[in-house]
Amino acid sequence: MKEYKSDSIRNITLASHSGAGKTILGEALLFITGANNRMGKIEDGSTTSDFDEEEQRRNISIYTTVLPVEYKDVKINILDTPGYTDFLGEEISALRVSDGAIIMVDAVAGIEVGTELAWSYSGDFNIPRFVLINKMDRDNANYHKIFNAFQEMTDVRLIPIQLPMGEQADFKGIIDLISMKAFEGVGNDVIEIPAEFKEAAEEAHMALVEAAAEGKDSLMEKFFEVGTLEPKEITQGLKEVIKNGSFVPVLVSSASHQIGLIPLLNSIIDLMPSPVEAGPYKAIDKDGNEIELQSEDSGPLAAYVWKTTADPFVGKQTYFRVYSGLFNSDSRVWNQDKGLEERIGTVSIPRGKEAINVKTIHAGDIAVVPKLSETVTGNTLGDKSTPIKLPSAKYPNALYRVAVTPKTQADSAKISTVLTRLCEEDMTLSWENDSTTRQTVLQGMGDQHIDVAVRRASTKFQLNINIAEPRVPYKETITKEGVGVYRHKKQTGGSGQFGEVHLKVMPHEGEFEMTWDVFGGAISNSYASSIQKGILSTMKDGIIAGYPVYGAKVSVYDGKEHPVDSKPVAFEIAGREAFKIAFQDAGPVLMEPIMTVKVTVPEPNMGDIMGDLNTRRARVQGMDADHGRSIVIAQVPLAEMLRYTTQLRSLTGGRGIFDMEFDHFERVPAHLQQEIIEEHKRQLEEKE
Ligand SMILES: Nc1nc2c(ncn2[C@@H]2O[C@H](COP(=O)(O)OP(=O)(O)OP(=O)(O)O)[C@@H](O)[C@H]2O)c(=O)[nH]1
Ligand SMILES: [Mg+2]
Repeated sequence: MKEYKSDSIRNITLASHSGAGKTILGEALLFITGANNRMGKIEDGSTTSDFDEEEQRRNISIYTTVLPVEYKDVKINILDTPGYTDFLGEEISALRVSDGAIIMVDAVAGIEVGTELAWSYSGDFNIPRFVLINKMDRDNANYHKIFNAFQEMTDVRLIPIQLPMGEQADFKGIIDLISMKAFEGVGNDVIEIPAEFKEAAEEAHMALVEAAAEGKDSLMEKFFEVGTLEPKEITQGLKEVIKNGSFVPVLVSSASHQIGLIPLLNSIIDLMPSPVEAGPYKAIDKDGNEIELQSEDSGPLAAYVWKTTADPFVGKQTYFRVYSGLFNSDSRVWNQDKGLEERIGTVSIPRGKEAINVKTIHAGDIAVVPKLSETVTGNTLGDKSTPIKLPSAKYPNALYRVAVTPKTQADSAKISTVLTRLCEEDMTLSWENDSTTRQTVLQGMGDQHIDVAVRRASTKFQLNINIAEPRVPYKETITKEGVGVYRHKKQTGGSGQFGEVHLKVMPHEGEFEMTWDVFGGAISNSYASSIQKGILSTMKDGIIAGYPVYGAKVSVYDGKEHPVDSKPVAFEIAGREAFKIAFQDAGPVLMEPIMTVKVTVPEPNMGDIMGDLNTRRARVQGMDADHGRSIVIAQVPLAEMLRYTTQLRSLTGGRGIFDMEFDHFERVPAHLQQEIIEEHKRQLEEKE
């Protein structure tokens, strides 16, 4: 592949709801530009983009794939993302390194939850966008209906730059409203606009000219004087209004029939910015000040790592985009976040699973390098002498948690290494050993996300794990003062054990505190640390239901010791038991995590959602409406939200989304507390 410089590169993300046709569009673009000599199919698992086993098994994309499309001496790096909402992290990573996005819509299904997410995330990145209404060939495809539905979803003005020539089985090509020509069939045949479409095209052309005129004062003046603009001027003005976000052009296609694709490529080249035009980019210098970075080879090296994969056979692969400078094979670079050097072997241009070796990556381009040991997603690679960092993307909070357990002894030995590897690859997946519940917890965006991770662990890393619903990380605390007295006395043969502790506990703001209030030397304060050790050990194990204790202040105020038999271990036991008694006396309660939850659903689903939230002990904090969507913000106990992704999907037919974040701990209602305590007792009995 030839080398492309910044001004002949475009980095474009395809984003949509699952099934709108992104992967097939990418496949068709590679085919019509001659990169592939046949067109792969989703159903056979033969596309360039969906090469992963798991993608082929499910017939959906799971990972973002880079598809470089070479056309008219420009390289368009198409980033084909998964539309399934569980894999949203991949879409965010792709958008982070793109200078433009194409939001695809299925001409039959219309606006779906993945369309809304793609629209909203691409909006957050402030990059120019196209809307592409695909599958115009399908039965029931309806351009106007979909266009209007999309416009209803947003305040951003949509402007057609193409119109379909016919619909459904009659979809024959597209009318380009800039040149006022028609592209028939696969798109190389440029013809005059057929009479039947002429009037509609004229009308749409005028609207387009008006929109383009907004891009520049001189164009606006000319438009007022002459009443029209030349195609060149329209393109110029449009590029401006697309860049500043005041308009989003709407295009049409049938990816599988390869209709509308040449005009699409032309539009990307003419209307989407090259890295030179998209810049300057925001970066941070060594003092934390924001600086601007131009996309040029002569600048300091700054490359952003947006994706890493760890495959035991291929090894680690680091995908990066160069924002400034040249990135060379067989060089050394400095990881600005980790503060260490990485040796660079051979750098390649990725095309699906292929890697095309190259010597140099120019500013603005996307490439991959193997075997960087320390570098992870979100890092900046550059020069040690010019410490510049590129800001990393922000990913959504985890929504779905499972407890994982190893299947065998061998699995147990490698579980933490493999989970760490898997999570390094995926910014929306994380794991922890929950000290509260003593479970290993894996968390992500939804059940499919976790399912893919578990399968990947097994097929790639030979780690087999079971998953189960996780326990809720409750905590135990007290509500009033309590007193505990305990004497530990043991006489076995030789020397005995003796220790007696009197203590008080009271509610406390912090985790724990112990004061020594023994007067007259009833017990020597050298036993204080043993008593504290005993208390801390039982706090960790819990007293009423097996959950850790917090928020207790202990005052040791009296006790007894024996000149011969008193020893540290005796006071450790006495301290522990006295604390247990005092704790039970101090109005013990269970506390549960409360989450702030934001649910967004289509308006008609609102009643069901509110009814359902009521059954989850939710406290609604606020409601809002936005373009036909209703938003509820509520505080809900985590215990009620463990499987909400799945339940929300079934309540809204997949049209609802939610987000949640830990807020605070709160008392578990008395009747539920009783149930949890009973359950704990049952488990203890089972163990015995
Ligand atoms: N009739 C018709 N079918 C299409 C068209 N484009 C794609 N398809 C089919 O729609 C299905 C889904 O297409 P994909 O390309 O996998 O969709 P995607 O957007 O990549 O989906 P995810 O990877 O799940 O996000 C496949 O069966 C495609 O062959 C089109 O223009 N017309
Ligand atoms: Mg796909």
